[in-house]
Formats: sequence, structure tokens, C-alpha cells
Amino acid sequence: MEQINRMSHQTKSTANAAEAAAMVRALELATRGPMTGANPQVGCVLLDSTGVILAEGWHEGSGTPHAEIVALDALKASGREATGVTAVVTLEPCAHTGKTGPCAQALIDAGVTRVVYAVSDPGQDSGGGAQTLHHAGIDVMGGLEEHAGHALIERWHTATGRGVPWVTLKWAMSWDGRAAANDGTSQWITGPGVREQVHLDRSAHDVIVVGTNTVLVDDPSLSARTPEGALAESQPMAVVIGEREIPVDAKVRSHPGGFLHHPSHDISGLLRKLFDQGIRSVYVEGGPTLASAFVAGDLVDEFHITVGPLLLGGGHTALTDVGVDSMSSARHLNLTSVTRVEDDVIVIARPTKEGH
Ligand code: AOF
Ligand code: ZN
Repeated sequence: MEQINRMSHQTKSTANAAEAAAMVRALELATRGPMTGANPQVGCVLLDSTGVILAEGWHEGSGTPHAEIVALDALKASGREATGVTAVVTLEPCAHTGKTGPCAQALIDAGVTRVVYAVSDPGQDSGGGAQTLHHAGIDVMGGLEEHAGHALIERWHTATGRGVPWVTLKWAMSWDGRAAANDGTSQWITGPGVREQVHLDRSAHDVIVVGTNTVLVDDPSLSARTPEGALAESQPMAVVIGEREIPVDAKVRSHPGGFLHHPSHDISGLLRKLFDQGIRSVYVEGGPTLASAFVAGDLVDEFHITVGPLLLGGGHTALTDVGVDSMSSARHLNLTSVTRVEDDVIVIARPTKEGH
């Protein structure tokens, strides 16, 4: 309801060609900021009344100035005033004081007369900037390039709107759905091409989660690495969930992104705790017991299933009990993409929202 009321404060105007082009540029600028962290990627372009670009800005991560402020500062540095300017920004300007001040007010104070944005800010405190702008007499339009704007920050947007991080669940399996051979060995089901993608995905999430059993059996380092073996620039924090002790010499303890042991099976509690610490996306890497608990708890936003061309037989299935006893209670997925990498396959899918 709240969201609908907020939306009604937008003017029902349409964007002109210069604004449409500026939004494409703002979306491009946004990608220069980090994909992970408490704040989303945001880009901002300031236009004069004839549609000429006067200044640009993008957000470089939590604790640094927001995109609008960067653009306003760049304008000031060029010796120009913002009076009569249109701000084109990928996210609804924030209404709150967090680590930095409210952008909506900064735009009002600078004398901006029109604001065009792509996606509304779902944050309880940060949202509502469109309303603030409208009340100050500024012409506000939301929803320009909304689809692209949402796609860019989907994990952050989903997490922020519900107060629980985005969850990607990944597992590797043989063609017969096994995650390990009978003796428990599981390296390597998929080849180097898939592993390279997995390391990119680790870098693109705030946290990587595994169960204690995976640490005890595999002793993985869980860092994000380049194909050459160097540490990637962006490292997720490593979180191990489960009641068993983690050995003092476990590799994960010296994870470059930090390490946390959550000695409980309360996954929902862990996710809420992580959200409160600024975590917006989680990459779950197994093993099967933990993966199954995420599935059974309906906690997965996206599945990354990697399949290697081998057969293992035996009982080490990729998932165990996911709360499905009969076909009528099967968990249905929508296929997003299928990618062949050498002879491996990466399947990306999402839970079917309602029914089948
Ligand atoms: C904007 N422009 O460039 C960004 C916004 O703690 P703070 O002050 O950095 O505020 C963080 C919140 O502000 C973040 O959760 C999101 O709702 C919004 N981010 N807003 O107007 C920006 N990065
Ligand atoms: Zn802001």
C-alpha cells in the first residue's frame, strides 16, 4: 500500500529523447560501482533544459557519496549552477540520512526542477524520495527503463524490499544427480570452465555459505580466484553453518573476505542476522544437507546447477530431503538459461512463484 501511495506522487509525464538517452548512460555509469555490499549500483546524469549533459556521477559503495551528490559536486566543480537542471538517476533518490545525507533534499536545495528515475527505492527508511521531491514542487517521473534498472540491482532490490538477503544456491552433480562418489570424493565433477564461472559468482555475492560437513570433508578455501590462481579483487565473506567445531587449521579460517561460524541450524535466523550486518546476497555452495535445508525452507531465489558428463551411482545425491513426498508436492522451477561449457552444462533456474 505504502509503495502505491508513494508512486502516486509521480507526475504522469513522459520522458523526452534526451532523458531516455541519459538514462541509458546512467545505467552504464552505475555498473562502474561495486556489484556487492549494502548499497546498490546507481548512476546519475544531469541535463540542462535543452538536454545537454552537464555532469555525471555514480556510487562507489556504502560509505561513499551517492550518485546524485557526485554528479552535483561535479557540476559545481565545473562552475555551473543546478538551477533548472533535470536529474536522470537509475534509483529513486533517497529520502533518509544513512551513512550519507538525503539525496532528494540535496537535489531540492541545488535547484533541480525535474527528476527522472528508473526504479523505486524499496528501503523502509531510504524510500519515499519521490514524494519528498513532489512536495517540494519538483516534476518527478519514475519507471523510465525500469526493467533494465531493476535487472541491474535485482539482488539488492529483492533483499532490501523483504529484509532477507538474496540467495543463490549452487551445486555440482553428475548426470545421474550425484554430488559425490560412494567414498565421498567430489573433486572434480565439473571442469575448469565451470570453475572459472563459479569463482566469478563468488565475487558477485557478499557472502559464501557452506555447511560444517563440507569444511570437515573438503577443507575448501572458498576464496574467489582468477583462472591464474590469484585472489579476485572482490571477496565474499565465508560463513560456515552447523554445530560441529571448525578445526583451528581449517583453510576457511583465513578467508580473505573474513570468516564467520554460525553454530546453529537456524538458517532463517542467520539470513536475518546477515542482512542486519549489511549483507544483501548469499551464495550457498553446499553440501547436500545444507542445500536441501535451503530448498525445504523455500529460501532460494536462484538455482545454479552445474552438471558434469559422468555417472557416479551410489547414494550421494545432490539433494536429500527437501520436504517432497509425492509428485503433487514437487518443487517446480522455471528455467532461466542453459549454458554449455566444454562438456559441462550450467543450468540457471528460479522457483516457480505460484503453483506450477
Ligand atoms: C541514492 N543514490 O547513489 C545510492 C542510494 O548509508 P547510505 O547513506 O549510503 O544510504 C544507503 C541507502 O541509500 C541504500 O540502502 C539505498 O536505499 C540508497 N542508495 N540512493 O539516492 C545512490 N547508492
Ligand atoms: Zn541518496
